[in-house]
Amino acid sequence: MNTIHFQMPTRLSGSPIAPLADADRKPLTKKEIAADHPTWCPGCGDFSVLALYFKLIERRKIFHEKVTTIAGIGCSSRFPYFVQAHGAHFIHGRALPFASGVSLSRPDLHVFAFSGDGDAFSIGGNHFNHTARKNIKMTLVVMDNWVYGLTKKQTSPTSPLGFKSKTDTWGAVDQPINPMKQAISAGATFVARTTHTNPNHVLQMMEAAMDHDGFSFIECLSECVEFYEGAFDASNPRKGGKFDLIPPTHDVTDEMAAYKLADEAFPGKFGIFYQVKRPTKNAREAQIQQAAQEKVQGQAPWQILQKSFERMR
Ligand SMILES: Cc1ncc(C[n+]2csc(CCOP(=O)(O)OP(=O)(O)O)c2C)c(N)n1
Ligand code: SF4
Ligand SMILES: [Mg+2]
Repeated sequence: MNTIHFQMPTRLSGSPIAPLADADRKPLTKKEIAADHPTWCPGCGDFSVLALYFKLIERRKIFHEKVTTIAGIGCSSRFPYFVQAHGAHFIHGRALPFASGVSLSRPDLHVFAFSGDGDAFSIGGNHFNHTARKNIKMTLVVMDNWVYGLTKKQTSPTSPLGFKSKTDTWGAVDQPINPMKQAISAGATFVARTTHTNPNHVLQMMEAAMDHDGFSFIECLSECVEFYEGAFDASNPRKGGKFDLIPPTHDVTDEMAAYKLADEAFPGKFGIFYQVKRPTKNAREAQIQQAAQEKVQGQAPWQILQKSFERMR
């Protein structure tokens, strides 16, 4: 068997270069983490979500090798292209299975997935439900613009009744889904709502989601200025709307209270609707792995394999 030897790089003097401890490293700046100029339309809400993700990376000192940004397909899902670090722009609706694999195999990372309303709730609807029920540790931010932006204005699962689009020229006739209710009923253990027009609040929600041990879901209203201009004006005080936070008396562990909040007519409330502790799939799988390893202690992998083959004879 070939053996590969890894060696620490050495200075000319011969002494090894000690890697910097994380505490001594400088946080990444926007300049160091921003990739190509985003190709979104000027004024698109997605810009502010990206800027706040950069801020989060800087504030929480997430270093290059730990930044993990995964998305499906859509305008919003172009997100990983614009982050100069590890990431994947995956198949439409399949960001979550990909992100699940990364999360389960790399406990040292916090995975961020970014989706659009079509990507997450239409083609990726089942993956959304199953990732939530499995409580796989990661954060999913759905940049909800109530429309399919990339494909130029089709009705999405969150488009309101009556919305005129290329697929509903007479106005949408299907009842839209309620992302908060959908996430809670599917088993998500952190469910929050924010809007791109309130940057401090977006950052606050991202930080809380990142600190949550489980599947954390944020619906972030993000206006498509090209195909659904003004959709969220009623939630924007600068456009005469109102941005109301969830009252501090709300008990985030009370599922019924969360549904009640989610039932409010638009613009509704913003903040954490629901948050509970439940074992993650990551923790349960780690337990199984540990128990299995204890059973085979002292044996080399080839010996374990040989025993399995013997049992199969
Ligand atoms: C399997 C498959 N079906 C359909 C498409 C076409 N398609 C690309 S993006 C998209 C919808 C995007 O809408 P959304 O997720 O809301 O993202 P947005 O562009 O609004 O940010 C569709 C239908 C595709 N790329 N792949
Ligand atoms: S089409 Fe809409 S969602 Fe896509 S980049 Fe333009 S404004 Fe943003
Ligand atoms: Mg959309």
